[in-house]
Amino acid sequence: MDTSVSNEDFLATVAEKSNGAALRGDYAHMDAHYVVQQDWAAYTEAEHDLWRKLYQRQMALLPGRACDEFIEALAKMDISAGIPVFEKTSKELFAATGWTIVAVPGLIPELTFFDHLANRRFPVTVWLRKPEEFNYIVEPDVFHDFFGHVPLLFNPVFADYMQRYGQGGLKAMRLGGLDELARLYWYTVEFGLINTPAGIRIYGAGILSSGGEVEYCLTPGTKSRHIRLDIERCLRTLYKIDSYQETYFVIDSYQQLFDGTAPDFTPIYQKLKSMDVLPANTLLADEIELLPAL
Ligand code: HBI
Ligand code: FE
Repeated sequence: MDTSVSNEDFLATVAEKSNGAALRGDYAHMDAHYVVQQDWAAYTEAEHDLWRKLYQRQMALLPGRACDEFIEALAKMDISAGIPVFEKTSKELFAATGWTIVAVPGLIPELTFFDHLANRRFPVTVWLRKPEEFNYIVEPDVFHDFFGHVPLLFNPVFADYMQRYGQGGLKAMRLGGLDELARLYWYTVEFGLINTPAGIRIYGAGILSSGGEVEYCLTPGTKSRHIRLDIERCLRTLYKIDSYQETYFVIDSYQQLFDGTAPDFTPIYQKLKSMDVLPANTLLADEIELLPAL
């Protein structure tokens, strides 16, 4: 199967999926890997100010809720003053785990996205949301990508998991397992929780960069489920893109993610084809909820 996609095809597909709305970024000045220059000097003072406000809002929420690895890396990154210079953090990140940051115009095709991850490059969108999107944004912007995703890439085991995910993505494209594998990204990298001696903590970037979900996802008595991560179960589970998650999968360690993605998924994709997908708010008979209902 030819999994390559022309830029025109990609832009047309995205426009279709978003009911005709065009992609927000500038796709006119990129290279073959969708990489652009950050052009830091072009950000306005109002944008730096909006970044500071987003940063401060999250910082007030994260102690006791975000995992230690995230909070510690974030403190060292020193990105409270305004939209960060990608190059500076990229060098620090490379020294720590061999990852770099590449600037991209916004959403990029899956093949390109996976190829970056497989080569230990994390694509970060260059543009910042508008003030009226302070609480909610549909597409990933620089605040979500940089603040949410980059800190955990300083953790060696998580960093290795992300590379393996990229390699798995390239393989899933060949095997017809993309929908299944995307659920794993969603429920781990974007909305994952981790068990720690101090209690359940957040490591998923979609939660860590969100104004409301940081508190919501750790509140007992909501309609959302908290269950231990089982990879096959996760691959079957549908997710919500326009509301808080109805299931949070909890891991015990980043090693669990890395080890869980070591096996060849070919037979798993095969097996799942004959099984039903599970609605986002499913609780199976043998599953235990980790956060008690009120
Ligand atoms: N592009 N910039 C960007 N950021 C993403 O998170 C992203 C993407 N393209 C594809 C993609 N994610 C997904 O297909 C994920 O399922 C992995
Ligand atoms: Fe993300």
